[in-house]
Amino acid sequence: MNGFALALDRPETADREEFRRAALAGLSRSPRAIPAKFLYDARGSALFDEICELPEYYLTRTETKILARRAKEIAALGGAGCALVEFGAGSSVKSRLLLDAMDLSLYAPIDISRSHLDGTAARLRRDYPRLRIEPVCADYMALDSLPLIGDAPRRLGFFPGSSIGNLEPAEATAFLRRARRLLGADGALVLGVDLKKDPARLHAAYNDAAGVTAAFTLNLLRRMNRELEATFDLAGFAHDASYNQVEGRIEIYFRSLRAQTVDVAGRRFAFAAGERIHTEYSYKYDLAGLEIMAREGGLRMSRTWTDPDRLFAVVYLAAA
Ligand code: AVI
Repeated sequence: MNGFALALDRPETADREEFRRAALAGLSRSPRAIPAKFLYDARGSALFDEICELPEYYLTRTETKILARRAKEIAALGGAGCALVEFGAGSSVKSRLLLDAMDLSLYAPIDISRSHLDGTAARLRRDYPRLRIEPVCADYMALDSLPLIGDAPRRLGFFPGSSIGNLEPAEATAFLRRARRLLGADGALVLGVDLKKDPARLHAAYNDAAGVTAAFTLNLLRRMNRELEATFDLAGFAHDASYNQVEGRIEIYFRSLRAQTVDVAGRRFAFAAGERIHTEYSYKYDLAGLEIMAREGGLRMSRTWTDPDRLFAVVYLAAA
């Protein structure tokens, strides 16, 4: 699970209605687009977990190695007794590296999915019986305070996985501002970011040979067929991911392979041959760009850790 965690605790009808509205609005607009968060139904989340294991998708294992190597340093920067706040915690796999290294007063995973959060909290309580765990069920993009966290001497935020790359630059800055506010003047944020690199390497990471990323994108069509009584022919569309060097982002679409019409929730849509419907951006940063973004978010980059090939960065952002 990631930053776009599903609202699994909400009634299914509410989720479906939100999906219906977003899909109809997105298919009616020009250019067409469907928000990335709808990629993550149960099958989409399982496919994303598979993506993280792919040989071409270097992000997860590179970040994990950086965190494993730097956990003690991060612990020293955070200081004894600090509270660790994870944005979009999901299953908290990477945070265990920090939980093992740090002397924490509290761990607060924030996730929009109640069921994910409860499962994660139960497993962590079993494995870390002496650690206070205060799950916060909320959308971290719209959270104004952290009421349960109390009076730890310092709050350390954690936003791994390059989930910030799925936000457009203005949203990413807004996220950093919000995080700064939630973490307080003494707070800091540990952020994982995918770096700009050889476009061929980026292209491969989003066009894997086994076709898992393609299945992940096209799962959105399956989901519309299942939940919105849509009539997408999966063989009539293809996954389309490429690196836009000017914008510094991977752009992902599903592309119509022929002229065709499709019904979605009682409405009919015509797709031209070659037409693309946008699903995701995945922005890549360089350290200079990150520094600017941090500053705009009211933070300053006080430490940077990368891997030997400079594929991925983990940065420590303190309040400016
Ligand atoms: C969740 N997020 C950081 C992934 C990424 O790399 O942007 C989502 C993804 N989409 C296709 N592959 C991975």
